[in-house]
Amino acid sequence: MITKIWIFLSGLVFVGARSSGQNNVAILPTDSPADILRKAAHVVPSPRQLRWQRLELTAFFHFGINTFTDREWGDGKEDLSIFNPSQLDARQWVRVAKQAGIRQVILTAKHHDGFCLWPSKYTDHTIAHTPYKNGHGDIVKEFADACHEYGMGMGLYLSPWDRHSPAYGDSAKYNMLFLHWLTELLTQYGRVDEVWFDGANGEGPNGKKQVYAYEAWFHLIRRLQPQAVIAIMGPDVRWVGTETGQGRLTEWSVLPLNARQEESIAANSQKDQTFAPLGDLMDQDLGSREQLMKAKGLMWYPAETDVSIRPGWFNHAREDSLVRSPSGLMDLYFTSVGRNSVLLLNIPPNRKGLISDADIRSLQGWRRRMDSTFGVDLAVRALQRDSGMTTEIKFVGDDGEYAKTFDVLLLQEDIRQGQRVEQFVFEAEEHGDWVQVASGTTIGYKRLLRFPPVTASRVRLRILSSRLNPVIANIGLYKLAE
Ligand code: FUL
Repeated sequence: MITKIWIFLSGLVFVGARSSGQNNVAILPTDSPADILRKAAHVVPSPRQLRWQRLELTAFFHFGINTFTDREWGDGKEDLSIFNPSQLDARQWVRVAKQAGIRQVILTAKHHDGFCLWPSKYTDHTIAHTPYKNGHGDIVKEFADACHEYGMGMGLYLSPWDRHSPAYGDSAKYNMLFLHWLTELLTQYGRVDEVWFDGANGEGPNGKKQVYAYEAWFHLIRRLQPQAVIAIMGPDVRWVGTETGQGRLTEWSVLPLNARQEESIAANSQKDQTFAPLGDLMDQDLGSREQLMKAKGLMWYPAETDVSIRPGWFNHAREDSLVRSPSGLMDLYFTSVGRNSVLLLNIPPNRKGLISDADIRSLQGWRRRMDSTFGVDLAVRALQRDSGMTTEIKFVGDDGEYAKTFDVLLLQEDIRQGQRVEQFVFEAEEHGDWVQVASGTTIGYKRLLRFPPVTASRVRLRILSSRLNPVIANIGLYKLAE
């Protein structure tokens, strides 16, 4: 929207649920660089990607046999008689997450050790062979029921790598087994919103060589739970590339497709992506103009930042004192959600089957900081004048202009139109001069910048470079909690 006159800034976010266009597009040999850039500017999230992106905060619950052996990676030879959480309460997990502002949670239904938290008919290595509820337990069910009760998005992690299954390495056999597991998980527990396939595989040079039938798995998920995003080793959500909680400062959601991926899309009548990611997602530059020019196609492939609240992914009592502090969690928010990514924060339940007190305290402290920082948008009801590449904001009261103090800038593009901004500066007026406060490259769904407190009555956002006309959905100003 371009307004030449001053209007009230409403703190507008997004109206309507859908994006209009396609989440992938082919590049033709005849396309000029300008054509490619215009195509990139029009690639938009699919409805399931858009829903996921707007969640902003999601969580992982790593729980399983490792919780009882105090290990991070089990070898699949564990004695299942040690698995017996004495006070397991999945409702507590979901409540704790919900109170922290988290909107979707993912349970490790099966980690690399092959132990299934549900009584699968297709392996003996399950909860049915543990003392938990005398072999009648089903933690996937307890978890799913709690999510549905609390209106929480529900996701399942299923490790492709399996150190227990005798079928692992016999590709056809294991792929079929995996389809059976997926079918159980996607038909017995109600709505599933995210399926998370881990890329980790520690088989050494002499290890078992298992070729995963990703496309068959993805087709099954699309058929059984079409709304679910498929993450990491999947086509909807991309691993940000680290487990530190630090997203990229330049984070594009539109990425190049190589020839094989483009063929796979073209071959799919639904024009839906069903390929596993290829290429090095740890690279710093995934989506710059230079990368796009080499592409055979383009796709919307947004980043998810997975990180643990503790040093390990599983709960170890010895790490109770090493839980991230509220300010550490606040930092994570800025370096993940604030860098055009969704946060996937791991909060692993302990041996009792509960989220530990230390984690709860940190999450509560974090929530308080979030609320007192983002509860009041200082820019709401300020006057705004927009001339396409520059948006000016001034604070005006009954007695004329007045100053406000802030130290956080929030920017959002309307990603239903695409991601476009390549470079921006944010300036404040000081004694008649414009002084730079912050600057950045990409914005995307959300960009947050922190800076030393600034007091001003006029500020402006200048877009220095954009792939097409920028569509800024929201500009917010905040003061960090003390
Ligand atoms: C990794 C796994 O190896 C870790 O155990 C954990 O599940 C993490 C989220 O992904 O690849």
